[in-house]
Amino acid sequence: MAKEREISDLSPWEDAQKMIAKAGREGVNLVWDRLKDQTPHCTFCEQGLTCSKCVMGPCRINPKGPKKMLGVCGADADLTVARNFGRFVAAGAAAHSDHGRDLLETLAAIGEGKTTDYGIRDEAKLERICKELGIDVEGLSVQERAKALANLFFEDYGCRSHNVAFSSRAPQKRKDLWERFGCTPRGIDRDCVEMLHRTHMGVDCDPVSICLHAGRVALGDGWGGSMIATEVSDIIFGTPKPVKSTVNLGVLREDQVNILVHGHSPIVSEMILAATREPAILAKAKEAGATGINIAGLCCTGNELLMRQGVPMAGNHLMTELAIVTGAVEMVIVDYQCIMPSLVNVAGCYHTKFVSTSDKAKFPGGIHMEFNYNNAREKAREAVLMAIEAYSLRDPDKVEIPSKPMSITSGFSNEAILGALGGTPEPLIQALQAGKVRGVVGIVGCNNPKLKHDHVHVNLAQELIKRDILVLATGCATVAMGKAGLLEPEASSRAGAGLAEICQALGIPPVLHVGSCVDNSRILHICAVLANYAGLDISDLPVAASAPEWYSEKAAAIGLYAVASGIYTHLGLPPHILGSSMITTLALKGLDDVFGACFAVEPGPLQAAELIDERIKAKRVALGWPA
Ligand code: MSK
Repeated sequence: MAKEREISDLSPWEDAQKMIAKAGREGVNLVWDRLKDQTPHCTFCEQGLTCSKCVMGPCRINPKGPKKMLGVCGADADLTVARNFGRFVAAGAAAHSDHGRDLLETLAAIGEGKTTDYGIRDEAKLERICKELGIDVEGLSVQERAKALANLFFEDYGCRSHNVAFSSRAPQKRKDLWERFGCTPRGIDRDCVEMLHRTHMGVDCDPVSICLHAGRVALGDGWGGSMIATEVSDIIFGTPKPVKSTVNLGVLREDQVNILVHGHSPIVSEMILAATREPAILAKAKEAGATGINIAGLCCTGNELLMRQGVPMAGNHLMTELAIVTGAVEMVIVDYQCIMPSLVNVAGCYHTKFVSTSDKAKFPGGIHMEFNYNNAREKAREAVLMAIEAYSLRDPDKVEIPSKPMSITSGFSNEAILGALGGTPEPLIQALQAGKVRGVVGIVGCNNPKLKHDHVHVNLAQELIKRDILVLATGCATVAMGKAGLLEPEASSRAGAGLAEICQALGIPPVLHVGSCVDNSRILHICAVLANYAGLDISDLPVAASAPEWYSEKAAAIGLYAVASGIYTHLGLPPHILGSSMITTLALKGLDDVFGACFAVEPGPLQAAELIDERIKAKRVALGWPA
């Protein structure tokens, strides 16, 4: 594939560059090769101007005319773009929320005594959330509380009796605004299904109305499906606390059985981790000649294990193929989301077993082992034993583990952050008022091979902390931050004087790892906590979000729920909406009049930092705080 000089244009990291070169030598096809083959992309698709939703078409709309200005049904460019974008957001919201449902089904199984493989690790959080949502816990056992909470959350999905329960956490002004614009999230499944209905030919023909409904769908994700996923994961697997770990491909061990967990849910990966700690299984690894079993994470399943268990992180989205190219990975075991189908082929170039575990995410050519709450412990043992067997098939000539791991600190749940502040948001509000911390920005999301790997993440974060802006990171952005050394308390020396002072006083890094991509709900929640405490709306706060290298439908849903919650949101790349000037203007400007926040698109990290800083300054001035 790429030559040395080109390789350094793809990724700044030593581990990535070495593995891209190795893949080239060994004839392994990578994401960048396929991007090259697919470039240039179809310009109609890029602009959101294609429609294949019925068989009168497919249609390609040319808004400039003179021909093809309308699809066969009569839809113009604005409607076509709106329909496509609405479905894009609904798919992302569905993915997060269905992940949440799996956690919920596990919680229900615990409550109904149908599983002994899973239990409740954070009983205090279970009680706290039950009380917050109005469940009378008096006299109820832990199991009964789990069942009652699961039943309440199941209602959030279908929703016949109440709005999405956690929307109660939003400030009253925000809830009133949602009500005024018809955006209150009513039911997670209901609003996703309604989006599919509205965008069927001949239903909602008003592009603005479709976009507002997209806002409601996204809010159902942020304050519904994702927040349920986060909170229920904490209840079952434990609420994260600060924990030390390491990151990059250097976390792989030449002398151990390496198992990579990939995807998003902690349900399978926690069981795999537990199996590797069983003495009988460890003994098997030793019999096979390994000194132990090394679990490392990829993407957000990795984030889940890192946040709660301190399990090292091998890499983010663009590192998933490269991790296998090390030749040192016995098994990649996946649940769902962000798993490139190409991984099966890459694994086939080495001795690596590729194992899928969910009935909704099957990969032809891989090994499928279906996990559920009844068999998870047993299946996990089976999978780990299979990885141990694969260790003997490893070809030492093909093994290359690049770079030394970087140390990181993870585990900053909202409980941990508030705990560090003494149990109240008051010190953070005071620091914000005084301008020691000028603002808070969530840098979230993926990698995209169209942009240099992790370049925007790292440079944007560095520029923001210099300007005394605290960064909260989730998803694949966290790996970039860790590799750049920004997730350690010592990185406060790279921050502005005010932020450095606060970080040093609390012993925290200037970039806090707050979780996986569903854990963006933690950022929504902490914004709501700050706003409620200060008697403000979220849109009044000096906060912003950024998804600098995003690629997925889920990221679009995240961006839209951030904006609809009042958080100005930067994107490094535009979604496929540029074919409609109406929808583009709405995204970049018009939404400000609706939600008090809008999108900005800017690929350059320094320019993005400037835009975000301008917005933060404006919010600070409006509050009468020093700019
Ligand atoms: S895994 S959605 S590439 S953050 Fe959550 Fe990473 Fe983005 Fe997937």
